[in-house]
Amino acid sequence: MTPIGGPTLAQERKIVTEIPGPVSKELLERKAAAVAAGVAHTVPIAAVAAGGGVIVDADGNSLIDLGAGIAVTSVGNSHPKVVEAVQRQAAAFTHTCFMISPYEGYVAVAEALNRLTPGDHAKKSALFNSGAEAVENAVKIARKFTGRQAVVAFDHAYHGRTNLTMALTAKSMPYKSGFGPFASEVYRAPMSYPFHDGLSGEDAAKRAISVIDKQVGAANLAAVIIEPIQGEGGFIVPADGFLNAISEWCTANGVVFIADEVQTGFTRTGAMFASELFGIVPDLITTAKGIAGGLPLAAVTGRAEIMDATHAGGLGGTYGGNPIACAAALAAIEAFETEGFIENAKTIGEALFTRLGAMQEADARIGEVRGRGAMIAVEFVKPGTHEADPALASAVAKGCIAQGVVVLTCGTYGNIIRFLPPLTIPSDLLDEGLDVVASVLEGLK
Ligand code: PLZ
Repeated sequence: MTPIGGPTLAQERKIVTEIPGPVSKELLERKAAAVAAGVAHTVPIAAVAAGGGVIVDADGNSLIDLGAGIAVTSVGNSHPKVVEAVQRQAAAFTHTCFMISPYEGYVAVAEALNRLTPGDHAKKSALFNSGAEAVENAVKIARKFTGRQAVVAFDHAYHGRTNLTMALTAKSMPYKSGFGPFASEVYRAPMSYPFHDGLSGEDAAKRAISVIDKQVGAANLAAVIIEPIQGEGGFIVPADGFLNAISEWCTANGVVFIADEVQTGFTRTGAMFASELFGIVPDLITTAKGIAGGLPLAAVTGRAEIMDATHAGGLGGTYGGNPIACAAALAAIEAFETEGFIENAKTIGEALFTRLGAMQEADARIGEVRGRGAMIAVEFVKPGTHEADPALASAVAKGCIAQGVVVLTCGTYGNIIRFLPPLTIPSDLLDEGLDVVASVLEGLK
């Protein structure tokens, strides 16, 4: 019998077969035969239910979820308000196309985003289907507004897998290798990465601005796009002052400053948006992932005069702002605002920092523990150096998964384990997950 997901699912780690179990294996064989090889997976199970802090597979294993489907299920899988809203909307209508006949849900999501994103200036929003699509549109909007073409992204950046966003993304393998030619007029600047460059935010910003100024030139530059805390690149938190200096330079030079908050948005970092942690007010902000409790929805939100620079019909898409996704987003946003998710993210972050910090003190293979809120990472190095140890990160992830704890790797050098649990994970389950991480790490000595 398939269990019902959501918060009522038993909150336990329970391993009843090896992973993958026989039923999961069967599905993975069908996957290998039917699904394109390029679509890989990291946790070899057939998921049948999820909620709170667990994922249950078809063999009856219950795994602790420390990945939230890459920062998506912040309100938890199958949050009751999201389920109810989806069911209600699915029964009313599933699609009209907002560009054909508008409906309230889309407008209400735009109003909520305009209200919740940083800054009290007049804002407008447009809705799309995925993070990559939001980023593409933010660039279109910035180009139209400025009449300029160039875009600057940073080292270690991740912005998506479509053609323009591949160009913006830094890492070649697996995201770009063999998929060129890439979109033109995309330039890269050095990021602030305190663990590796040792620079103050001010000095790192000077270095980046010099590259931008000399190699691109403000007069040609439509936008600078940056993740306030880099996600796939390694949960890199820039040094204090870095983002502020870049943002101020953009304002002084008529360049649109775009914060890509696809991964950091919606309470993940202990604030509604990570930009708030650094005191920056982006001109445009891209969101997706956590926005709709697991349904595909994304947005660009920003200064009304920038958002309105595009001619009618210049933005859109068949499904952008689908009514079911919008209903889910309104329910998720209500949950974010009323159910203490910012506090949850902070509490989870403190627990992660305390446990991982203690592990670091006793283990020279852990170079750094960093992050904000429930977005925390461990960077593995060869002891006594800053040299990456991707083999260790990969072994830790595999070892944890085998014992029923889902952890994800990331980082340009693949040497980082990231923790981004659903914000509904019970604290004892988080502790148990970290016990497993500690024992796997010990076993790899
Ligand atoms: N911007 C900051 O983190 C998506 C993708 C993982 P989509 N990150 C996870 C993978 O291997 O594909 C992401 C992000 C930031 C943009 C995106 C893209 O969002 O919804 O995956 O298109």
